[in-house]
Amino acid sequence: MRRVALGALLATIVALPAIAQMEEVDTDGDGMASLQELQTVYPNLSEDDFAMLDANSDETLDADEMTLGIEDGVLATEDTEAVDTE
Ligand SMILES: [Ca+2]
Ligand SMILES: [Ca+2]
Repeated sequence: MRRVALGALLATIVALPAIAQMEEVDTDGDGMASLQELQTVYPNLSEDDFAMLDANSDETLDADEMTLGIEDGVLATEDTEAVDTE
């Protein structure tokens, strides 16, 4: 099952940026990313997308929930979307 192994590898790679992203997103420093905080970094994030990622419905995303969002491409960083090489 090459696909599964690749997925696991991808999750490992993605998990670290998620923590870095959290530091960037979490402007009030409570360790969680609110919709408002996320929309500052991801302006295209809709409330529906946020609700979908908020697995435990506490209206914030923790690092795990953010990781899923990044894996799903819902939380696409601008760096990966518009590659601006300089
Ligand atoms: Ca926060
Ligand atoms: Ca949550």
